[in-house]
Formats: sequence, structure tokens, C-alpha cells
Amino acid sequence: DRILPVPTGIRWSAATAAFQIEGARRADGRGRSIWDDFVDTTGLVRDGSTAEPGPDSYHRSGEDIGLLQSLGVDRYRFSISWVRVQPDGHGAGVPAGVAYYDRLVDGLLDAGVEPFPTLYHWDLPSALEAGGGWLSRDTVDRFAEYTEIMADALGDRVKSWYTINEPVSTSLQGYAVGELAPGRHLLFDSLPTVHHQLLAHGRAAGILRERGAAEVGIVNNHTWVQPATDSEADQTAAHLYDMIHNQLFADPVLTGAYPDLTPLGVELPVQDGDMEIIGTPSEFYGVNFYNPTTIAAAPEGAPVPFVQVPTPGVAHTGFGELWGIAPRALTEFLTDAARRYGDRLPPVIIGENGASFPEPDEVDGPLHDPLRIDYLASHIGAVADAVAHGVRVDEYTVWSLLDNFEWADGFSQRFGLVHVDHETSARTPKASYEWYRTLIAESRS
Ligand code: GCO
Repeated sequence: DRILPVPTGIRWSAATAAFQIEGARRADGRGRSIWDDFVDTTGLVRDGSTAEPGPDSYHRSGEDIGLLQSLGVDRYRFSISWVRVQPDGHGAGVPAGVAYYDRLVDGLLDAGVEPFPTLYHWDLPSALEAGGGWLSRDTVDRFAEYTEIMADALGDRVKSWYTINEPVSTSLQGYAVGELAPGRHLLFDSLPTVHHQLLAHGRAAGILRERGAAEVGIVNNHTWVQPATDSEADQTAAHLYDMIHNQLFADPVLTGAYPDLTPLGVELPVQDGDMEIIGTPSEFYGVNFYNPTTIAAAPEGAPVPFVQVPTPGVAHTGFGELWGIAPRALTEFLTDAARRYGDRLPPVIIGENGASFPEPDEVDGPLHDPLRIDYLASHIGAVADAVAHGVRVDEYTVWSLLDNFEWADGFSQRFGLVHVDHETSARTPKASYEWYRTLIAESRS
């Protein structure tokens, strides 16, 4: 019997990101990114780890491909490290860096898994950050050049691309409050980074389509926002948060216009023609979803007007009490988006969904991870509900194929279907891997 109601005809995928799995930070002329600077600064990563060795996929991509093949996924979402290709963010591509992705793509195709790369998953070249990073419009031109190199290198075999991963995280956690690289604390002065990342998405999408790509899209992190109480102050704060986290990134891409930013007193550096580039329709809309968000008004005089509080009445993942488990929130988010954007919403791809729970660093056999299975099953069920309500969802992606380097949380959070010993890089599939494999096989039978 079936494990759960599965949306019919959906594609299945699993995801990783370059800095989180590749290791080998000095191999073959790789340059430095803002994440190298972040992990090399004492005190910024919770467990002091530096993303090495970790899964070491730069040397073990063959093992990853084998795991993907037995899992039976339709596609693999991985990201390309900009600094392996352009160590300083400009100029001709480094042959060895490009060759790594070339081999990965060939290996995936040979294994019957479609490569679905992300061009940018947070690892900006440090040399570009020195010139202002995403605060600077010049970074958009640099990203366009990097996109051309990758389109020329892989475009004969890769037809589907994600441009930019979660610009909201880069802008708000990276430039506004400094939890992620580049670790700046600019609060609302960070917002030009929103426009420049979205413009970079639009420019890259145009370049890829001109060079024969079949589908190109951004992948945004979304959450479903509710006020902590029905007080007017909490409701106002929740609306503002919803605007900054969700609409600020979705509206320009899906409608060609930013939401009204007057409440923030901020103006974005929009130039003539930018909104047409950003608002050019995409073949899909990427949605990463992890948890709901409950917002209360911040106390008088706080630097930002809202605070995130635990969502009442729900369990949470091993990532802490703000990572509440509420699959309904995913259904609500998707049905709200379909209502808000109507025909402007292309087919949705769930680009990431998954959970971390406390798990041992070393294992001597398949780890029993029923909490992850429950999390994934209930969220796939939530997607099925949204589909039943008329939302078109074409693909579901588990974050992550492998336990990996969880940014400022280092190796302390394990999201993988496959356990990784971060000292030896040994891979051991968990029970959830077997569960997902069965689900995929059954959904096709
Ligand atoms: C992203 C995500 C991933 C994280 C995952 C768990 O930006 O795509 O941050 O890289 O590892 O979301 O936090």
C-alpha cells in the first residue's frame, strides 16, 4: 500500500550546494569566497568547523552520483562554485574548475539523473565583496559574465537552471543582521542587495535562454507568516515581515513591481529597464520551504520593528524552536501564492524542503531517522493538498542528499538522507533514504 497521498506526475529531486559539500577549498586554483572568509574568522561558525573535510564531494562526486542513481530521483539540484570558475570573480574560466562540473554533468547524465544546477548558492567571490558585493551594481555585470562562461561550458547538456538561491537569506541574514556571510550589520541599508540579486537573476535568465536553456528560474525561500496575537501591533509587524521576507522577493519576479516600501523609508536603486528584466516570465518558480513564522511587534526603540517567536502548538526540528513543524503552512503558502499571483505564477518547483534532528557524528549502520521521515511525508502530503486545491507543483526536492556544512551552524545540523562522517567523508544512507527511494518507485508504479 502507498505510504501517503503523493501528487501524481510530480518529479522528484534532492539538493546540495557547493560550499556545503565540496570541501577542497584550495584545490586547482579555487579562489576565495565570502564563505571562506566567514569560516576562517574565529567565532563565527558555531562549532568552529570550516566545511572541510565534510562530504568532500570535490573528490567524491562519483559516490554522490551512485547514491542519486539508486535513489531514483529524476534530477539533482547542485550548485556551481563561482570561485572554482572565476577565482576573483572576473575573466576567463579556470579550466580545472569548469572541468569538475563538466564531469559531474556527464556522470549524472550517464546515471540517468538530470543535472539541475544553481549558479549562485551564496559563495560570492571575496574580490567582489571588496568592491561592495551585492550592494554594488557592478556585481550584476560580473554575475552575467560568469553565467556566460557556464552556459557555454554546460549549455549543450544542461537545459534547466536555477539562477540565484534565496536572495532573502543573503540580504537579510548576510547584509542586514550578519548571521551569514558577508556578516554585515546594515539593517535596512542592506536592501540594495535585494535589487542587485534580482537583477542578476533576470540578466542570467536572459543569457541562458539566448543560449538554448529550456527552463530558468530563481529559487526563493518562503515562509507562511502569522501574528503572535491579534493585537494591532502584532498584526502590523507580521504584515511588514511578510512583505520583507516574501513579497519583496516574489512580487518583482512574478509581477514586475516591488511592493510598497514606504513603511521602511527605503528606496531601491532601480534604473530604467530593470523591472522588465526582473519581471520577464520564468518557466518555473522555485520555492524553498522549511517552517512557518510567527511574528510579534518589537519593543519600542528596537532596531527592527518585528521579532520572531516560536509558533505555538507545534513541535520543532533539531534546529531549535523557531523551526516549527507545520506542514499546513506549506499548503497555505502555496494556495495563498496561487490566489495572489494568479496566472503570473508559473508551475512551482519545491527547490528545498527538509529537517535536521540530533544525530551522531559516527554510525556503524543505517541510522533510524523516523522524525525526518515524518517531516518529509507530512510536507509531501501538504504539497498534494495544495495540488488538490489547484496549485500546479511540478517537482519536489529534499534538502539534502547529504549531511553537510550548515553555514554558521557548521557540522552541528544534519539534514541528509545520507549520513556523512565529517572526518572520514564516509557516506551511509539513513532509513529516510530508503523511504524516499520506495516513495519515488511507488509513485511511478
Ligand atoms: C539554502 C539553505 C540551505 C540550508 C538549508 C537548511 O539557502 O538553500 O539555507 O543551504 O542548508 O536551508 O538550513
